[in-house]
Amino acid sequence: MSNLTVDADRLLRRIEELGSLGRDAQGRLVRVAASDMDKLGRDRLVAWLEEAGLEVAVDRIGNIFGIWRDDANAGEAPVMLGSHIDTVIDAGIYDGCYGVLAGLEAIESLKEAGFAPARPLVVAAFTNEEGVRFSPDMMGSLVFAGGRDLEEALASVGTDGAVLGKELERIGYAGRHAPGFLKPHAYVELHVEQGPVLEREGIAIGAVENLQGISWQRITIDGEANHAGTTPMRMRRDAGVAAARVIGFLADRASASPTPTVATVGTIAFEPNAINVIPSRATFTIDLRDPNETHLREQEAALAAFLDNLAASAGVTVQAESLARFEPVSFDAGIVSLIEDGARAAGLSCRRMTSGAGHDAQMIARIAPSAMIFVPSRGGISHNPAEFTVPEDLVAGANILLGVAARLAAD
Ligand code: HGY
Ligand code: MN
Ligand code: MN
Repeated sequence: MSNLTVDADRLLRRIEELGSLGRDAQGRLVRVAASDMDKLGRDRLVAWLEEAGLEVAVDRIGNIFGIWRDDANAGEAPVMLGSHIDTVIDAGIYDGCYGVLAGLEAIESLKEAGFAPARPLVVAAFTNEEGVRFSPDMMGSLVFAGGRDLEEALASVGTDGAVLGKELERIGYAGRHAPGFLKPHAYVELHVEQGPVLEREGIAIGAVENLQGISWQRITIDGEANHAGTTPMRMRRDAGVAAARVIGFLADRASASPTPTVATVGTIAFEPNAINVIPSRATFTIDLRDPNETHLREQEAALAAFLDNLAASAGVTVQAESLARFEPVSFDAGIVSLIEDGARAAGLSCRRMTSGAGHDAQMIARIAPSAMIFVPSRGGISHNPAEFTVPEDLVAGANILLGVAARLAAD
C-alpha cells in the first residue's frame, strides 16, 4: 500500500465544487451550521459518500459518517478520518472541507485499490465545528465524544434565535444514531494550517502534537443612554467607551504576554445604536487562547479583574457569560510518529507543531488516540475568502492521510 496515492483530480474537483455551494447574494461562502446553505453542502457530501459505496449514517446531533466495512471486519473498532464542512461567514473553501473530502478520497482510493482493511474505515463530517451561529464550537464532535449533553446541545439557541435541534430537523439532518454509536480505534484529521508557520519555514507537512486552550465569553456592559450633544464627558456612563477600553486591554495584554496568547473581539453590538445617542449597552464576544492552561487561567483572571475595576470607574455594570472553555489537548505520540514516517517516506519535509485553531480532533482525542496533519496556508490566511493552499500541497497531505489510515487499519 506504500505506493498507493489518491485520485488528485477527483479530490481537487470536489474541493472546488463543495466550495461553490452555500454562497450568498454577494458571493460569500456562508455555510453556517444547520442553515439552508449548510444543507447544500451536506446533501452534496452524502451523494459523494453514496457514490463511493459507503454506508451513510447520521447521528442525532447531525454528524454525518461514511462507513466502509465488511463482514470480516465489522466487529472491529473503526479508523476514523474527518473534519467539518460548516463554515464561518465569508469563508475560504479549504477549512474543514479539505479534511472531510481527503478522508473520503483516502477511503475511496483504498477501496478501489483492493485494500482489505482489518478494521472499518469511516469518514466523519461533524456538526457546527465553527460555532459561529451556535456556541460552543466543535459542538458535534464534543457531543459525539460525550463532552456535552445531547439534549442541551440540541436546545442551543443561535445568534439568530434559531434552536439547533429544530434546525437540524428542518434541513433533514436530525439523524437516528446516538452520538458515540461508533467508538474509533483511532482518529486522524487533515487540515490546512490556517497559520504562517509551515509556509514561513518552507515545510510541506505539519505533524500536529497538541492544540491550544480556548476561552470564549460574551460580555454585556450596561451604561446609560444620553444625548451625544448635551451630556458633558464627566457625566457619561458610556457603554461604548467601556467596551473600547476592554478591547484595548486585551490587545495590549496579549501582545505583551511572554507566551503565544491571542485575544480577539470578533463581534460587537451597541444599543440603541444611533449616531447621536451615548450607547446604553455594548455586547461583544472575547476569544482568548493560549497553549498553556496556567497562562490561559491567568489571562482570564486578569480580564475578570479589569472588568471589575472598569465597572467601578466607568459607572457601568458588566456581565460575563462563558460560551466555550476547552483546555489544551495533547495528541497521540504514536500517530504523530506515523505522520512523520509517512512524510519521510514520501520525501516531504515535516515538523511537529501546535494547532492555534480549534478542531474536532481535540474532542475525539477524549475517546480515541488522535492526531492531525497540516499543510501550508498561503500567507497564513484563513477564515477569509483568500484562504489558499497550492494543489500539490493538498494532494501531498491527502497521500500522507491515506498512508496513515492504511497503517492504522492494517491490524
Ligand atoms: O475557532 C476555531 O479555532 C475553529 O475554527 N472553530
Ligand atoms: Mn476547521
Ligand atoms: Mn475554522
